[in-house]
Amino acid sequence: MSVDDLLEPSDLTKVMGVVNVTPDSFSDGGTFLDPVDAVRAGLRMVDEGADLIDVGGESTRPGASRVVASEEMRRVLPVVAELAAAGVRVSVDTSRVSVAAAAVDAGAVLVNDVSGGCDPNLLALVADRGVHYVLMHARGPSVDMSSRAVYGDVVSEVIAELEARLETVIAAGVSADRVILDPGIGFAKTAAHNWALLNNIDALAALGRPLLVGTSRKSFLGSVLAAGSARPRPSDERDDATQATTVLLAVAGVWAVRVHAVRPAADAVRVVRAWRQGGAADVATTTSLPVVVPAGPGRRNRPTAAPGCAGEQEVPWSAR
Ligand code: PMM
Repeated sequence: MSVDDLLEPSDLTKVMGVVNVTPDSFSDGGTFLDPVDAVRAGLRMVDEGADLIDVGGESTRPGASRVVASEEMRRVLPVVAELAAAGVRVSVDTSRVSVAAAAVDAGAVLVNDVSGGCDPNLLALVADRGVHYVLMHARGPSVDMSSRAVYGDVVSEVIAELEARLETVIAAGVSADRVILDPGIGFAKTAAHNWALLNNIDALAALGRPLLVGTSRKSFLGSVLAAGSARPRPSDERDDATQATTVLLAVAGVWAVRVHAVRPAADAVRVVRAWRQGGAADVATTTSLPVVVPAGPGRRNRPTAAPGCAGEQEVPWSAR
């Protein structure tokens, strides 16, 4: 499967299938610990309509501690290699340069960095290897991110912080046209913050880069579905609610949704496209994603740590 068309303007929102090779992810932890199961799941997701598969080896649920780099590599590399060899477009969900480098060597075409571009070495790798890069909004490691879910106006602050990080990423030499932005639903955000960001997704799109959004099975959906009961709906009963967000995000024209249940998402984005086209099968493809190259020096500077990134390079992170 070619990567060249990954960010080509399209009227069809892409579907990124999630394969977490972890024992403790909130959504699918323990399901794909065996690489054989993980590869099988990835291939099934592609059959169901996934455009790319995001392989992760470290849980990022709130409060999660970090695993060591060698363990993260042991988990993800065989899965990345086998899926890539089968022609699947693979994304690696990591904030570690060593894991990203090995995954790119194994065939990954996208680095999904949930740290928010904090490690200059990771940015240098992405620049050197010319792979695609997801810059997700975050405010530090998962272990204590809840304490940083404090905003005056979450929408304008997330936009400003993402914009600053985008400048850093471009200054590090990453080609602007390879960068995808992600509001980081659930990362240093309360349920109210998540809803505010989703309700203002157009404002994020105005940053001029394709958007990836990951709402799948997240706890803010469980809270909405609690329906007066004290207990949020468990994660394995949140796929229908995830579907609702997929439809709304596709209507809003986001580049991709990151989901665990691929088939319903792939169906939904096709329905949204058909609805838009009014049944005209031969309607020309329209551009729903303005691909604007942000102004920037494009130089390869080693950026200094951005606000919220203090100490978030590979060594201090992996020391946890
Ligand atoms: N969410 C999770 C992990 N990685 N990456 C991006 N770009 N966006 C997200 O929202 C995101 C992510 C946590 O969910 P999981 O544990 O189900 O993978």
